[in-house]
Amino acid sequence: GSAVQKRNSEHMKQRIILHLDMDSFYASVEMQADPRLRNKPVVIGADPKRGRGVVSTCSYEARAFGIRSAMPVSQAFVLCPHAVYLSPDYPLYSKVSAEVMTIIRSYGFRFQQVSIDEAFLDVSPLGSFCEAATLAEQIQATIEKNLGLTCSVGIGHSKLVAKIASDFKKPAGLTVVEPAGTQDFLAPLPVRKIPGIGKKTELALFDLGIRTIGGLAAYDIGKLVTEFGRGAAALHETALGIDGSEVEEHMDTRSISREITFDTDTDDPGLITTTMDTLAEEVYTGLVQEDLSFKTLTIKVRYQGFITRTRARSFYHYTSKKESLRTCAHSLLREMMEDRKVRLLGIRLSSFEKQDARQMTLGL
Ligand code: TTP
Ligand code: MG
Repeated sequence: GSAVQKRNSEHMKQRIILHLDMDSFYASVEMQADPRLRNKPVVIGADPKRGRGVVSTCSYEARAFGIRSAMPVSQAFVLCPHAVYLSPDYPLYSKVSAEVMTIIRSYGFRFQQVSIDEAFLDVSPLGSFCEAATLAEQIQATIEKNLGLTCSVGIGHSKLVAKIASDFKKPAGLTVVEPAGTQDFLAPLPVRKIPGIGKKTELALFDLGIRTIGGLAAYDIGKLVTEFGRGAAALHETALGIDGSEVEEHMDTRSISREITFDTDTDDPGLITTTMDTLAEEVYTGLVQEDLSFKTLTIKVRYQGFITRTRARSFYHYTSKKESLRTCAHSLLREMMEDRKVRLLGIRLSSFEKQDARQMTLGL
């Protein structure tokens, strides 16, 4: 018991993890590219002309009207009809993302990109949280100067704490959580701030009277296991800020995936189709960015009531064609549709081959 605890806390003291997340990324990139959009409510979403699909993201000015990611564009229209509605320009976001990542990487610390707009650095060699904060300010200033974009940074003793911290103060925030202050920092936050806790788990926790991370940390672990099964122990550790996972520089690109949870469960075929189009477009961008071709495509549909179905198809040859990807995604989706409302849609590409490797083989 106490020996393990001691080892854990020593390990915690050694590590200093920085998490950086761009502010309203797609919207900020658009506002940077077109000065006329600055200081305006800007909404990025699929098919804004016909008002279908969901909101990818929106500027902080638009958030003031209550608009949020994953909300149907039609609902955003109601909340703020005078906002500027744009369809996403993925190639542009990919390019800017690569520029952001180059800057973050350039400081020479162990680096891990986790999505288009966020990354971890293991800055433990700096030796103190104070030095880490100075570095964070430098990175923020460089990104702002070179790209005209703001980001928010969190620093903590684990990836988990750093990630929660980067979300604590947005936009352009810097939140440093020293190891000794971790539990005081986490305790008052709502449980949904823990990455991976969605609406469903949040509601289940509410039923137990648990609303905050502190409430979860203090809850009887035995009762939690009865309620949530084997996952409960990990959930409990998370509430204490414990997360031993490392910043992984060389992650295997084993899959490229994206999923969207609808704000409200839907059976609108138009919304479902355009959302699948958006997801296909996004994973395709990832594929191009990584210079890969793929063989296997998997579609995930979660229905109301948490029933989740997946269906995969493998191509005979590797492909990097957008049209094959789209057609396959839609045909799998058609095969899977049930007479039930949809809560979540996901798409995953796997079984990759490097494009240039393929070209080399063909060139022989
Ligand atoms: P986020 O970092 O979650 O959101 P954000 O950068 O727009 O805003 P924040 O300031 O709160 O960090 O996601 C990064 C990008 O991913 C976002 O700009 C658009 C895209 N995205 C979607 O397309 N759909 C979604 O539901 C979410 C959450 C993000
Ligand atoms: Mg972001």
